[in-house]
Amino acid sequence: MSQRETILITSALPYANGPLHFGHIAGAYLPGDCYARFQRLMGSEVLYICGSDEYGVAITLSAEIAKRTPKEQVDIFHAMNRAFFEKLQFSFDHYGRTTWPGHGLVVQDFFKGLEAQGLIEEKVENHLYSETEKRFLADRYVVGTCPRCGHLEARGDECQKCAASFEATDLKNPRSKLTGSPLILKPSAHLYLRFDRFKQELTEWLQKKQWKENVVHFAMHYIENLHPRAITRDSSWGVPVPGYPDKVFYVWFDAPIGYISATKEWAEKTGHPNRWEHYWLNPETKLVQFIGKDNIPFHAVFFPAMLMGQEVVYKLPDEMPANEFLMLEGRQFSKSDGWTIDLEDFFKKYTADQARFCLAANAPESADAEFSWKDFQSRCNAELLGKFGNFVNRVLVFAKMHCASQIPSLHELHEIDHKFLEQMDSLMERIRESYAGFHLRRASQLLMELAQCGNVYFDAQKPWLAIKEPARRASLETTIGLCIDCILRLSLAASPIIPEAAQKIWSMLGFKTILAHESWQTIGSMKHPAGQALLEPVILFKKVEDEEVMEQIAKLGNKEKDSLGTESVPISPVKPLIQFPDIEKLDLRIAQILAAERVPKSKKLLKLLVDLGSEQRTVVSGIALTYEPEQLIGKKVILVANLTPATIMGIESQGMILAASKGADLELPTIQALAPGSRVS
Ligand code: B3M
Ligand code: ZN
Repeated sequence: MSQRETILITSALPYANGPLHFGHIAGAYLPGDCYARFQRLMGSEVLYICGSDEYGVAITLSAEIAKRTPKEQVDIFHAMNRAFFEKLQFSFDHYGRTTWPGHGLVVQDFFKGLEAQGLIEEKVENHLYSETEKRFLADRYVVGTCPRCGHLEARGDECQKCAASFEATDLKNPRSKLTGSPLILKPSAHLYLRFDRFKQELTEWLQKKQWKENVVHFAMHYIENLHPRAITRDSSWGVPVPGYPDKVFYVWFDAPIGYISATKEWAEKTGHPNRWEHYWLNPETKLVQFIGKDNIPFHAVFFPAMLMGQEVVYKLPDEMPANEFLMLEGRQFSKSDGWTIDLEDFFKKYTADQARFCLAANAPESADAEFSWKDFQSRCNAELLGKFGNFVNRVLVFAKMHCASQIPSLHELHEIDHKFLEQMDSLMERIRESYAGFHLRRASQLLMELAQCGNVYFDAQKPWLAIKEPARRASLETTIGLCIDCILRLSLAASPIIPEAAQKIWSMLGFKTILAHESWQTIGSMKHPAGQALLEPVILFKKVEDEEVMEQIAKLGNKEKDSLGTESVPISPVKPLIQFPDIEKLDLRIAQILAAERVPKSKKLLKLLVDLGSEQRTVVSGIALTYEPEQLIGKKVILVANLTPATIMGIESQGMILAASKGADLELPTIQALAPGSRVS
């Protein structure tokens, strides 16, 4: 028997600057969780670590936009994201946060370690400065043209289009993200890490890796022109740099150390403070880092160099399954554009298992992939319910009715039974290999094949005919017995992806233990549990109806309503109080739009002809960004009828139409039944 493997698994630490969505989950998270669950079943000693990345400009910038302090911002989204992971049944052993005070100490120690090796240099260099804002700007505060692919909206530290990572000073036409002001170069002193010294060591180390080709290529490309990089920033939000009161460490310096500090926090929490060393300082440990493709340079080059630069010998990553991106109905997830899935709503209707299965089946392993509602519906209905759930249900209901709710014994096996057993074994082996090799998509497909294989066997054996012939009792019992063996394997094999349903099946089979604590080998080679009492079968999956899916699709593109969203427009404060006579001065009337046309040379303005019952008026209204003229004809709106006329773009406007608005969003309140001229009060 092979020795028990020690595996440290990490998923990239998400920034606590906004709500996570399924797009994030599909790449660096769900594959990590399924792998951790699988390895636990394999009997490995697993530690699965994640946490919130809470420093850096991704935080300060989003906090500034949302008018919160960085601390308020990270407190909100750390809690929210943690809750989201719990909802999705994540099995982290620890979910930390980089604002944990112990993290700062680990980072500073790490820095001192590099300094002691002569790897840190102070240099005065030009940095980007905004004269308008009177401050140095770096990273995401800067936008400009990507030096690699020419993308016009590249961020100051990375390009989201081509995943290049660079210094803000490498951008062409740099400008301030917040104000758009042009940036100039101004000298400032910073600390630099001599990444250039690691060129050879990194190359030799990477050449031995059998990772996905894009990961290795991308990393190798970086190593070719490694140069010293600034690891400090002018900011007050971050881990303080010892000896430099106004500076903090660059977030990509502190964040990966967050994996180590989170392990230390876990060790302290569990009462064995030195236990972290068993993972990070143990050459026998396997370190598996799940990341999104945009994080490759930091994990495959910079972090390993930081680890190599320590006197103590740290564990370097052994595996780096980097995934591509998941789109939503053909477009990138975007909360501000409403191109997202409201998760609160989602979990009211659907289960974590349904989400996990659909995301696993579409895992963006080798190319960008997509979540679509139609696909979700067909995965849930045709696969989870139609193949998997149906097989489990029909067998267990049959056993309840015709085998006295007990697992029947196996009798003489015929060729078809042997074939079924062989198919099961071979599929189980392929599923095991898929999980072990990070092929989550394939694992989820094979799982359905296994269920289907059971369905085919059940149909071929026709046990519903055998019940009528006492002579075929033994054969019937064998059929149901083998089907139950198949269900047993299904629950085991499904457990990493759909843990809740898997546990339910396990319990229905009459086992009293927690499936996730069982072992793949033991269950795989288990003696047929004849005579075991079965529990009442329960329905595992709900059908997803057409209307539900249409409703969800219709919601896409509706701008967000959530006041917590970082990109949302703040609600403006209520104005000072007025008295009733102030209201009485307003004459509001219902007006019906008779004609509408665009005002030439204006994007926003429409010229409307309205009927006020007693008269017709011309009104100029700034609603053209939201409404097409044709949409408006016949609509009854509310008009301020006693407003002094004003000339707008050469047209006399005789009144004003009321509209509700928030930021750029606008909506006309309309009246259904009442006639034009009616009063509004
Ligand atoms: N927070 C980037 C991201 O969320 C970053 C990962 C850190 S891993 C140490 O994409
Ligand atoms: Zn680019």
